[in-house]
Amino acid sequence: MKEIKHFINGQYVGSASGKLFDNVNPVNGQLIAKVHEAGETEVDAAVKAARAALKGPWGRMTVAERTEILHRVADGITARFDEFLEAECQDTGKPKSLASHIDIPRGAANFKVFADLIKNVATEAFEMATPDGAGALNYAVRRPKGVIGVISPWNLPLLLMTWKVGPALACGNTVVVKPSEETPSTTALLGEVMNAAGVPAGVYNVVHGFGGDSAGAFLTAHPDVDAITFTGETGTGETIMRAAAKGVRQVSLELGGKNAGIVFADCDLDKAIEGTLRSAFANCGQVCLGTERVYVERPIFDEFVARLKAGAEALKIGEPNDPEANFGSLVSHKHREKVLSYYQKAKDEGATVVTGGGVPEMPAHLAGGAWVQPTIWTGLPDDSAVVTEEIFGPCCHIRPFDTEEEAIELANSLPYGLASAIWTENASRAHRGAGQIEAGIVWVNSWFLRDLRTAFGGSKQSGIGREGGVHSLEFYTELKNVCIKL
Ligand code: NAD
Ligand code: 6OD
Repeated sequence: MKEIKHFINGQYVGSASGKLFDNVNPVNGQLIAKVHEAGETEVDAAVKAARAALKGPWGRMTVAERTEILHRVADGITARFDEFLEAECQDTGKPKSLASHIDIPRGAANFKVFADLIKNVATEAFEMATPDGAGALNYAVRRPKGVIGVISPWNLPLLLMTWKVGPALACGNTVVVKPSEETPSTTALLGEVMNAAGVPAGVYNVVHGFGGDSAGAFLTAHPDVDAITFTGETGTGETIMRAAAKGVRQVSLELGGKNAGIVFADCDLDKAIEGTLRSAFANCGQVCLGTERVYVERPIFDEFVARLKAGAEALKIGEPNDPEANFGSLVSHKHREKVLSYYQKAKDEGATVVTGGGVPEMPAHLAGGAWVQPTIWTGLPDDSAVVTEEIFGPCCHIRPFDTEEEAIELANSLPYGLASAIWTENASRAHRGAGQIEAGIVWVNSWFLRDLRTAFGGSKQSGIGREGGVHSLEFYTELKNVCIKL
């Protein structure tokens, strides 16, 4: 049986405790690998390796040398594209047709984009007057923050992990990554790519395990971790923030959402249907930016519901290798239980089930997979659990509205503030809505479209801080002020 080990100081190592946990393929229930679970010993070894590497060749490299290596990392991912694709799809159950367009290419791009950015970023410099007339030169330099703890989720494992590791390394830091226990494979594989690309030992370290009372908690509590960057649930973010308070460590938190789509009667309905289908059902609804609440202006409500239903029913459910499949399984049976509990709650709360609401019939060899049907409801009250809580599954509730003000108020009614999508052909309305919606990102007539140089993050309980472009550099560097009296 394959074993997945930690990657510490450039080498794959097992746990001293000998504790292993199962990595299971959600599509067929087969055991993919046994994964070593890190205890405090392994986490400490990884942090020590990361600390030492800051003082080694990595710390002495020029930006040009460092960024060349990161380009080689990106090229290394691309060269081993099929292995990354296989590993990601086995762990998650997502269709290869999706991961080959999004997850793996973005894994490579995250290194190139931030390597190129760091080469071109300027800092301020001022010539100052001084009373003696000689003057002074006051400027700022960016220095790496140090050892960064990276804790990542399971929904887009390689994409979201490299989204943090790419800029952290570009800025000259070293990292200790704790991937989700559900999806350890691509983070582990990246160690081989790092070695082949010439990344010095100790710069990229990986420890596997769970969250509380396991590798995640040990990493966030470790006093020699300088900053923590996290993507995951809001509740976990609160716990991590508390851990980071000890030692006054900085955090970047990308958290949960319950995102609203607003569809005005003046929209291009074809585009609104296509975009809402993607935002509700892509990656089996396991996208933090996905739309789980859809508000539709009353004159087009019935037509919108009927067309979204038709679109959902046309999705092709299948296993990752099925070239026709555009809808995979959920990440695990545990998550499936959670999603199905909301499907039940919707019925209990009196929803009209427009489509789905259960488990699809699958061929015998796939019958044990973590499948659920794409699901649409109408008719629930605004305060129902299904409408207010993040489900993170392939489902949405559609509710009619009558005025622009009402739609904005509904969109803003929850404590989350991650993303929103507005569908309208009226430019003034689009600008007004984008301004008034309380969310870190607002799409107009699109979804999941973003230049990586722009700011990404959530407002309200959906996060703290912004990453992306220079905003990532703000988090992963310390600006040092140097003033030289001439
Ligand atoms: P999660 O919070 O359960 O776990 C995320 C990671 O944190 C995992 O690696 C887990 O092991 C670790 N963890 C859990 N408890 C911990 C603890 N006490 N200390 C340290 N680490 C701990 O989230 P998940 O279920 O893996 O991912 C789904 C969630 O992530 C959803 O809420 C989704 O909205 C959110 N998410 C947000 C974004 C964003 O950019 N805002 C992106 C993707 C996912
Ligand atoms: O595209 C990204 O950079 C990003 N952070 C996406 C987040 C998706 C959430 O599931």
